[in-house]
Amino acid sequence: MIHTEMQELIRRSVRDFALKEVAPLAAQIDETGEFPDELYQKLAKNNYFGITIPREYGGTGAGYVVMCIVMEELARVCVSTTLHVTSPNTLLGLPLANYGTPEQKERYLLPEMRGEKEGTFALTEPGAGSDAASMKTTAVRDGDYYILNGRKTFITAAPVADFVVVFAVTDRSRGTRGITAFIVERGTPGFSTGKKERKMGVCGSPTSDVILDHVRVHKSQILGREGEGFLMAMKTLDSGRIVVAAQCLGIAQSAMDEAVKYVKERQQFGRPIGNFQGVQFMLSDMETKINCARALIYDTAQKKDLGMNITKEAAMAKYFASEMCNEVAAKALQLHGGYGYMKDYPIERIFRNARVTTIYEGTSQIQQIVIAKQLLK
Ligand code: COS
Repeated sequence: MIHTEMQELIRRSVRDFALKEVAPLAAQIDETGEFPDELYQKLAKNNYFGITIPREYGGTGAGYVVMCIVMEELARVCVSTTLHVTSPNTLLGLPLANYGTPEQKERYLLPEMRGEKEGTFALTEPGAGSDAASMKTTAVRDGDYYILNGRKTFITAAPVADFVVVFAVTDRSRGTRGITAFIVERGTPGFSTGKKERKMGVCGSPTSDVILDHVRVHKSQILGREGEGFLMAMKTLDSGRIVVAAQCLGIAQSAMDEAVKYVKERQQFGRPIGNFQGVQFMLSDMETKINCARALIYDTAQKKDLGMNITKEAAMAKYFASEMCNEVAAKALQLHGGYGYMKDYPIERIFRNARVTTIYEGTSQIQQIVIAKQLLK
């Protein structure tokens, strides 16, 4: 897809922001695991949190092509930063925008986009990852209230979240149609978050469990309708997956940039290693695959902006781009030789950050299942 002049202008302005405001902090964010509040506020002030949210709900309504540009450019410099940007735009923002009442939008979506509150989406459980519908968390009706019990795991931003969209079983007999989404605020008795996980990568995005121990929430905290939660989660993941694919593209591009720089500088056998055909073949494969992913991602984003169903396309984009970015990051590290294994070069961090992308928002194997289900239905 050829971008319009406006989209290219947006790309330049995001790249400027990324290089000036984010890149100087990337190594420190990774090492300390602390995401600076000042940067979070700058992201909010520059409208990074409402790109996919329609204008009528307070977002910029810029759509998915722009969202992918933003993700690609930010991921080139700091993957942890992109995780703070995805939540308000996809996993959390979309359910609130698409299913929230006017009161819920006012109380949660607007403050989220303004950077005043941070929320998160809690679907996964210790025993329910790929098989999301097998969740054990329950919500039992008690008059005008529901009592929630259960544990969610690997929840992005949970340690700092002010509120959580929790998926729970309200009627086991109805299977996927018996799952309901609830908005639960921190501070509600029985709500707590677990210890911050120690992770291989994306260390500046905190992850923990969400624990619900007889948490009593009013029925007005249901998001959407009772029984609508599973479909809400699946539709949200369709959009989330294009955005993760764009994040993978940015990671791969940064690995490529580092590889090209290194092979031009590194001398062995009396010449830069980039002069050897064996190295050139690796670079050519990497560049070709990056651009295949780029075409698939922006084609899918454009389809989404045109209102088309992208269940299959988003799964293909996420599957291809996440596998590609792991391959490209591994090859870029290989081209760095022993230096690539040291923390002194950015490729070490890029390689670690790439690893999670074939796992979160649905593993590669789940994307294959989604693609096949669409083909065979
Ligand atoms: N859009 C619209 N409807 C969808 C849908 C989508 N993307 N995905 C599923 N549905 C519908 C199905 O059509 C089906 O409807 P019917 O009951 O009317 O036939 C219903 O939802 C149940 O779907 P399905 O039978 O496919 O459910 P499964 O339990 O087999 O699960 C997968 C399907 C594996 C795709 C789902 O569990 C999944 O996506 N798992 C991965 C979860 C994930 O990504 N977790 C990451 C953590 S969240 S960051």
